[in-house]
Amino acid sequence: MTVFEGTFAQNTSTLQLAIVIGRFNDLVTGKLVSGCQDCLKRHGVEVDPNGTQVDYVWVPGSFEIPLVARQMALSRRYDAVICLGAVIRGQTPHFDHVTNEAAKGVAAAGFQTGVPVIFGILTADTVQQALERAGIKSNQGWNYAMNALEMASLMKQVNGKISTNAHYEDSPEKTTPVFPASQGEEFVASDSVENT
Ligand code: INI
Repeated sequence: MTVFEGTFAQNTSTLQLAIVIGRFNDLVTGKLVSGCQDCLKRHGVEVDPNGTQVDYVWVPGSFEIPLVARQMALSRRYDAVICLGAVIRGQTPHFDHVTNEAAKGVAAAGFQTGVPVIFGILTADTVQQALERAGIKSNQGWNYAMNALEMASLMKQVNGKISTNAHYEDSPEKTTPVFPASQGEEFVASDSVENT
């Protein structure tokens, strides 16, 4: 049998990444982007928006992140999608709604598409606390980038293994593995949600 583990610095020059960022609290989210870029750059990824490896999408706030993250993942152009946002309790009476919907939506985007979608939405009680996690003490953006590198690598390995037991519908670029049926029914992998 096999042990699968993601790596951080292998074949990073061919990775395709999308970063979806909430503009709300951009004092914080801008710093998360910087931390993320710093990590990616030092692991061999070209982070220049005019380059070929990372696309950036700015949305109004964390609530809008899942919609765009799912769309980016569905395009099948990215090895991972990184979601960056900051929800601060002191600023919003609907803190729990924004946080819960963002968390559920980001999880669903990954789960429905089979593409790693990284949850990089900071929740904090105060701006000070958020800033401390976005550069003053540490920068969580760095960690979210590491999570993306690891998951992109891991999913490539896992999908490579699974694909030996699956045949593919569609073009080689837009691979939709169809797994052998367990009870006489065909199970089409999660990217088929595009057609539902
Ligand atoms: N969005 C955030 O990303 N962080 C917040 O702290 C926040 N507050 O405080 O309200 C916030 N609200 C906006 C929300 O994400 C949506 O953009 C808005 O409700 C429109 O759908």
